[in-house]
Amino acid sequence: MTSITITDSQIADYQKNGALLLRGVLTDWIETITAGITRNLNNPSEYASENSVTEGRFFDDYCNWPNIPEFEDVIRNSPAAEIAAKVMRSQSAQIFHDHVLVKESGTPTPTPWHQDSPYYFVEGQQTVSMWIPVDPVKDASLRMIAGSHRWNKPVRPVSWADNSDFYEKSDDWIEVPDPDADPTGFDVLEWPMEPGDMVLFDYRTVHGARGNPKGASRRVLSLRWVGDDARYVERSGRTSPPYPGHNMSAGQKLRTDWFPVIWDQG
Ligand SMILES: O=C(O)CCC(=O)C(=O)O
Repeated sequence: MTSITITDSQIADYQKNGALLLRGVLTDWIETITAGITRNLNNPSEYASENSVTEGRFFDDYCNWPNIPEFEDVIRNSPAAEIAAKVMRSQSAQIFHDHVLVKESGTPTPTPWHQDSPYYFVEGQQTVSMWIPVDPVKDASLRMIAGSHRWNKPVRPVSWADNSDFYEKSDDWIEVPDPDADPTGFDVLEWPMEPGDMVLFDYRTVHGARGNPKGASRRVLSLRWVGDDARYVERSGRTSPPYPGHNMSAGQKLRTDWFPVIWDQG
């Protein structure tokens, strides 16, 4: 495996903004990732959902890498784990899960603004998601609010289906922001991307995406990683993903038989 150069200035940008674009780092892996996405679309898991409210198709599914050899190959053998560890400033990178998000051509459904962290059972300063499109993207690229990973309070987690509270007891949240209604109030980062590029973002970074206009499909693999300081946390309801029977307790590191450490410099 060839080592990837991530500059100090890129790492500093990631730490400051909670978001970073890296160009061309997975070009050699796009065929493999595309084959994995196709396999996932043809074999959806019990967690697969169809999120399109009108026309088109917005498919997502997660936690399938143990059954998708192409995803396991990327997780174990591509530069992804090393990149994750470097931007998190962590000795290690542990895989949390994979997530496939496909918006077919002509799918106006936006992805609502949200943070991933409140839905997860893991927290830490060292977390990163990699958003990896296998198609060129422009309009439906990921949008992230710079610096939102440092906000004092988390954003209210809601059900994407009907905007209802995701957890029964939801009192310690701020409301979901609307940067489009207040363009000067937020610094939104978004980039046109080519296959091989990736966007990295902290689990606490507020992000969303527009619908995908008619043209081409927007197929994405997202890989979620945690670093040295990440620990299991209890939530007041079912998390997403749920991982039933995980048997972990508050304060523990994620169990390595389910969430292997792929990169370790310790
Ligand atoms: O691809 C999208 O539309 C949204 C992606 C997202 O929310 C995520 O990767 O956490």
